[in-house]
Amino acid sequence: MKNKSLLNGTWNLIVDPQKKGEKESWFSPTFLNNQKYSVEKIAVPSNYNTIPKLFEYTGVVWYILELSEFPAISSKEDLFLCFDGANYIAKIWINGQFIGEHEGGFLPFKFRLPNPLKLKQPNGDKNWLVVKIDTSIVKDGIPGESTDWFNWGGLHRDVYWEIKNKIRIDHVKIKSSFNSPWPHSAQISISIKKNNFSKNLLDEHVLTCRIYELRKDNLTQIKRASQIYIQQEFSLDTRSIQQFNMDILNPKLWSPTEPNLYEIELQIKNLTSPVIERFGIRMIETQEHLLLLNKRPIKMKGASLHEELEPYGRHYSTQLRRSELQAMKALGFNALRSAHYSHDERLCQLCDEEGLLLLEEIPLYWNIEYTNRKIIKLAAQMIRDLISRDFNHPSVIVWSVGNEVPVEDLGCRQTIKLLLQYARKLDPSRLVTYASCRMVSDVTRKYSSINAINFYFGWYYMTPYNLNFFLDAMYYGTHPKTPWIMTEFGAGAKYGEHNLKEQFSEENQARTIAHQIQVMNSKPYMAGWFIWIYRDFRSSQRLNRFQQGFNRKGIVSEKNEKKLIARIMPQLINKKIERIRHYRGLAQFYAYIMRWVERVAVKIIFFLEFRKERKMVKSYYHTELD
Ligand code: GCB
Repeated sequence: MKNKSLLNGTWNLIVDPQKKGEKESWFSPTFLNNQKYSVEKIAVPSNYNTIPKLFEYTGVVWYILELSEFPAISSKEDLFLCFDGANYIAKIWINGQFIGEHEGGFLPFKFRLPNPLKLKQPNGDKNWLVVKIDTSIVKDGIPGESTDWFNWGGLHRDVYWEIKNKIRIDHVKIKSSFNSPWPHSAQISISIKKNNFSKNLLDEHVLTCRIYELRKDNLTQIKRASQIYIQQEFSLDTRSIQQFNMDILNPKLWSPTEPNLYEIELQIKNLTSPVIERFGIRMIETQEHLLLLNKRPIKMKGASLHEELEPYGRHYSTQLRRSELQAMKALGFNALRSAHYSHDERLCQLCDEEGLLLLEEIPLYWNIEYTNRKIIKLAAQMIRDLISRDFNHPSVIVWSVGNEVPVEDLGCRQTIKLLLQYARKLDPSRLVTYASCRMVSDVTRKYSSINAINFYFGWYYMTPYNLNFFLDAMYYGTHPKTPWIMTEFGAGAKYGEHNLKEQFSEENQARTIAHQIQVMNSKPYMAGWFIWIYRDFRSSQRLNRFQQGFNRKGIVSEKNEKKLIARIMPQLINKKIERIRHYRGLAQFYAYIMRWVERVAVKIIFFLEFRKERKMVKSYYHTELD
């Protein structure tokens, strides 16, 4: 068996609407061998809702795989059963023995199987891997009970065995910084997390680091250059985390226009299989109201995207993913927000390759119970796992810890503050934020390194022409000297609807979005904007005659047909409004008044909620999260 061996393929699926499988031990070989149950065939990875009769189903299903091969490992190795993502709660059994459980639909998890031989069936009996997935929407989950997206369920990412040497590098984090003279010398700091070194350290444990340049062979193939770019040796000690630095002269920096990549190979002498990681050399920082990439101001211009493509659901091929990113680049976009949860890691790899700046987030969304300690820990775990998975992707520049969260609520403010601080501690090399929809009264923003706002002028309220004034009011009235990004703005349109009187016409959408883009391009403090959204996506809340089960704010339809705004985007993307009015005094005055109005409203809410919350909240935030 290879180090990594995929368990993807055709599995059996049993639907369990009455949730009786666990009581009746559907995970046991006795049940599985008897074959009297009714099964569907399902591809792993995929979402079970892609089976037409299960389209509307949200609940418990059982994934069953008869293992053709049971991994054999030596005493020097560890065996892991790995899942790249399962929505929402997964419980795993092998041959009737419980292996573990994981909550959260969008991040990887794995289990070490301490004694695999003990799990194996004797006498050539069948070996069964069983995964129970519960996709029921739960009040104390993340996301909570209400979402504006379709709850695609199941094993929607890769499943595989991994065999690793007991003495190994478990995790590698690569950071780049610059020596002077800029940009002729970069310093790569490589931090490795080791397993089992303390007990087994031998003299010959030397780490060889080789860095290679990566080159695009043709449009899609990325290959390592044959020459080693730089090589260095380091001796390993017993510490579980060790850091080494390597200098690279005249580095080729990563940027959306030149997405240069490198690969590092870490080989421990006398141990097989090197660890290989890709990385890019780039620096992201803010300076007053500017966002700087490699010391030059940059504006993020792009859209959000839900991980969903008809008819596949959330799992679709790398080639299709690449095509959609290339289509975005062809519109002129340089940025993408992977809404509202972490997409498959291949998205980050492709953004690295194609050159798109990525804002990634966790699904801390509407209707969350901020006084529930379990939820807060789960959110922290999600941001930790996301940062750990995507740390080495140069495309990722912002971690977002929430979307449209109710910051009037004390528990919510505390949670967001905690998550921002935690994310910043885990990764000081990137920006941290959350998407707020409060204009002037959000006091939690000061913990973000870049301010993010969702505004729907011209769709949910007022007109697109009000944006100019309100942006200035927000900026000058709250956090001037910090860059802002618009994480959402947009309007709905049904592809093919051209009746100008209709709110859902392509023309109305184009007008609404086009004006706001030009306003934001004209504001020096706006460091970026993300149209909501790139492609129409399923949402059962959206049921009018134009929507028919889809949120229609996409600039392309669910079939990737370009609406008017997408067709004009290449000409529009960098346009500004000549002689735009900049409001300062008036805007500040308005913000001052609004802040008090909002504050009074917030005070009243607090007064009603405070006593109830205070007692609970006090005890919750003493927990250490690492
Ligand atoms: C929002 C949400 C997003 C919705 C969008 C809409 O503010 O963040 O998840 O889909 O509005 O279309 O209303």
